[in-house]
Amino acid sequence: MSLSHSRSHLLQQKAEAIFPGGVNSPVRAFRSVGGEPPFLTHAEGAWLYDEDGNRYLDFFGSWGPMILGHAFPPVVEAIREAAGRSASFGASTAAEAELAALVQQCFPSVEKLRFVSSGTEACMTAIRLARGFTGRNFIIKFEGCYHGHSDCLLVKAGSGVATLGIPGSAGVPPETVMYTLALPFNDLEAVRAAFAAHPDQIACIILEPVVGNAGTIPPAPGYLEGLREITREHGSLLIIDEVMTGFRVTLGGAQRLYNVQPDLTTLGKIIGGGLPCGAFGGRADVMNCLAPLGPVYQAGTLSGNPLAMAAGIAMLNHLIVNEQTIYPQLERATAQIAEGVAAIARERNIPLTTNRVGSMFTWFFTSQPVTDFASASTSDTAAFGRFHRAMLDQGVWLPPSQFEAAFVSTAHTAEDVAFTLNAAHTALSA
Ligand code: KE4
Repeated sequence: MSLSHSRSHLLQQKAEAIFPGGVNSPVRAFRSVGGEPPFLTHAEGAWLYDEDGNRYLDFFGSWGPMILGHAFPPVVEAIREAAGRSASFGASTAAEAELAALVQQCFPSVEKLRFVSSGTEACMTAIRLARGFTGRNFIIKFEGCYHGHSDCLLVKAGSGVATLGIPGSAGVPPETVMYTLALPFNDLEAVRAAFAAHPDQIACIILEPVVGNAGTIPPAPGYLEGLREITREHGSLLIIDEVMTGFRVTLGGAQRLYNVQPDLTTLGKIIGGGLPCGAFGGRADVMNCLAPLGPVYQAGTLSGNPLAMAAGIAMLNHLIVNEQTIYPQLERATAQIAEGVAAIARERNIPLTTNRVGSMFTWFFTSQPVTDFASASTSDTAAFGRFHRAMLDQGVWLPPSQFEAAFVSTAHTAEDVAFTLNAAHTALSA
C-alpha cells in the first residue's frame, strides 16, 4: 500500500528553497533512509498525522521528549495557562525553582543546576565548567556518542589515545578540537591509556551512559563504575549526558539504573515536556564556579523560559506521581515490540541485533553483537533504509536512521503493539 504524499511533496519543494535540505535539523531530511519526509499537521497520543491525511505510529517521539505521548492534556493545559501570562520575561520566576526541585527529586546528584534552552547548551557549558573548575584542557568523549553540536565536541570518530582530536565537521578549526580525545565506548583500557598519556591534563569525561546516537548501546557491566573510579583517581570530572536517558530509562535516568554518581549531569528533551529546555547540574562546589558567582561564563535569553518550565513541571509531576505504573508499562510494551520484530526477522533469517534499555531501543541490521560504534557500523544501512520505508508505508514511523534510538511512550497501546508487529511482518517480507 503506497500512501499519497502529494501535499508533503509540494511542501518539501517549498522548504528546500528556504532551508538547507528543506529541514531545520539534518536527520529530519530522511537522507540516510531515502524517500521524502511527510509534513505533519498534528499529533495525539502515539499517532502522527500528515498533510495528506495519513497517520503513523510514532517511534521517535520528537527524539525523546514525548514519553507521555503527544498533546498530553496536563502539559497542554500548563502551556496554555502560562502563555496567557507572557511567553517570556527574562527575569526570575518561582516556576524555575519548582521545576528544579522536581529535577533534584529525580537526580539527587544534582545539588545545584542551571536551565538552558537545549541539550547542546547544557553539554557545551558542562565542558566549560569542568575545564574552569579543574584548570585542565583535555576532555574525553566516546565514538558514537553525541552531545550536541558545540565545536569542541564535533570530533571525527577514531582519533585514538595519542592522536589529538580531528574535526568532525567543516568549520571547526583543528585547534578547537586538539584537546578532545575520542575513544571507543565500552573500553576501559583505552581510557586508562589516555590518562597515562595525559597525566593531570584531563578535565573530564563526558558520555552517554546508554548510547542513543549510534543506535542504542548499553554500557558493559562495570564500565560506568570503571569510569567513575578512573576519574576520581585522576581528579577529573565525570559528566553523564542524560539528555536522552534522563527520565527515560528510569525516572532518575541511567545514573540511577546503574548506580553511578557523576560530578555533573546534563539534561534535555523530557525535562521541557517538548518545549526548548535543557539543564546541567551536579556538585555545588563545581556549579558555584559559574557566573555570576564564579569565573566560568554562561548566559541565555530564554533560559528558564516560563512556558518550558510549566510544561516540564506538568510532565515531571505526572512521571513522579505515576512512576510505579509508567516505567513497568513502558518496559513491557517496548519488550513486546523490540523482541516481537526480532522474532519475525529470525523466522526470515534476516540478520538483526536488538539492543534495548527500558523504552529506548534499536534494531541493528547486523548479525554481530553491537557494543560500540565500530560494531554498530557493521550494520547494513541499506537494509535499514528499506525497512524504514516499508514500515512508513505501513503507517509506522521509525527514527530515520540506523544510528538513532527508537522510543515508546505510555500512549502506545496493546493494539499499537499488534499493529507494529503486523507491519513488520509485511515490511520484512518485502
Ligand atoms: P539538542 O541540542 O538537540 O537539544 O541536544 C543535543 C543532544 C545532547 N545529548 C544527547 C545524548 C542527545 O541525544 C542530543 C540530541 N539528540 C538528537 C537525536 N539523537 C536530537 C535530534 C536532532 O539532532 O535533530
